[in-house]
Amino acid sequence: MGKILVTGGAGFIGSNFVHHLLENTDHSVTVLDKMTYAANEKSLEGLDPSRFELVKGDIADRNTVDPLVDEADAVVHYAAESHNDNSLNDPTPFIHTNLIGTFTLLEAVREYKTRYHHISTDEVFGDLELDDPAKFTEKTPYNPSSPYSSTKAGSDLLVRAWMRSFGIEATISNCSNNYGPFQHIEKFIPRQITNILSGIRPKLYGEGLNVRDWIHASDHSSAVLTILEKGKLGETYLIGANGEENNITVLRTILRLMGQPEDAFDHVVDRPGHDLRYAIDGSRLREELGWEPRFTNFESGLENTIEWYAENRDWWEPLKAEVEAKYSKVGQ
Ligand code: NAD
Ligand code: TDX
Repeated sequence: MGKILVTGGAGFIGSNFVHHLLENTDHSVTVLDKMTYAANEKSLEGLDPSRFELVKGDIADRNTVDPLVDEADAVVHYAAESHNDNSLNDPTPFIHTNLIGTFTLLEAVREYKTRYHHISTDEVFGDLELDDPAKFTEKTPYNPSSPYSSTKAGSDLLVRAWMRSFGIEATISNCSNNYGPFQHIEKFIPRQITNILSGIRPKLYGEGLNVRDWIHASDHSSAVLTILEKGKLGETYLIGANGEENNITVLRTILRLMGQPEDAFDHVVDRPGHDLRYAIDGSRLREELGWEPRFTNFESGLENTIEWYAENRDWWEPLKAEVEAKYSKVGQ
């Protein structure tokens, strides 16, 4: 039994991992979260207070970070500015949190000799052509496109340098696009679901031919726990569940599942520098650590996600007007 510090645990994927840890292990959890616009305390409701604590603070603040890292047996670092479109409007908080914040945590785990797992994304590899049979592997060179993905790439490289130069005990994982309940409604899938629930037409960037490799957030959590328990120190693991789908197909599926005509959406201005395709070869994690995804039926995962947003309006409705106003300013 140990104490795990989860940064960004009030966000979408971090909160899923906190629930997963408390349900599947005896560990106790401290969440360190700045409670930015992307956090929601309601995502952490109902947890056993004898095993769970939420600390509000900035990962870039050494005075906050040090005592928490000192008392932890492991740190799992999810906290980030996570949305590409926001990084195009203002990269400043991305530099602060993704780079300075990660640096601050690395200095603390170096000092207190704490096990560290770093959460990252497949976007660090850039994009693939639509007709290229290749997928990203642990050996793919870094080639990020956006301010978001470049700061995530920079944070991964800091971790690699701290492993090699200072011998910190760390692992890294790069996961593909997550979906599921509790995802902020600025992101593609929940934005379209909540648009339909609000009587707004869904918005597709450009032609919608860009491909994303979808994985359910609960499968991401089980993969991270597997790496934390069995991963080889110093190594990187890619996490994916063979969920490639283009955006227009995903949108038409959502419309059909919600009883709407499949053409009831608007094409809007494309994202500048929009990555074409992401695809993960996750065979190393499966073969070496024996991990398998459980939520592999994308359509039924989407159905459950739609049901969750329909039943939990109080979680997202207060955010909707502001999110849409921000998008409409840039024609999206
Ligand atoms: P999210 O935006 O939903 O949550 C991020 C959380 O981090 C929020 O609770 C926020 O308050 C917190 N945070 C932000 N800045 C902070 C700071 N300075 N100090 C402390 N807390 C801070 O993000 P998400 O989608 O849950 O992503 C979590 C992690 O997973 C990120 O590192 C992201 O890069 C990575 N990732 C996400 C995806 C995806 O599809 N969403 C895929 C692969 C990897
Ligand atoms: O309204 C929209 N319409 C649209 O067509 C939005 C919000 C998005 N899109 C497109 C852009 C992308 O091709 O949908 C796709 C998915 O967009 P996002 O949800 O913004 O995700 P993406 O940019 O692919 O990044 C996500 O996956 C990797 C996460 O936000 C990152 O944190 C993660 O690292």
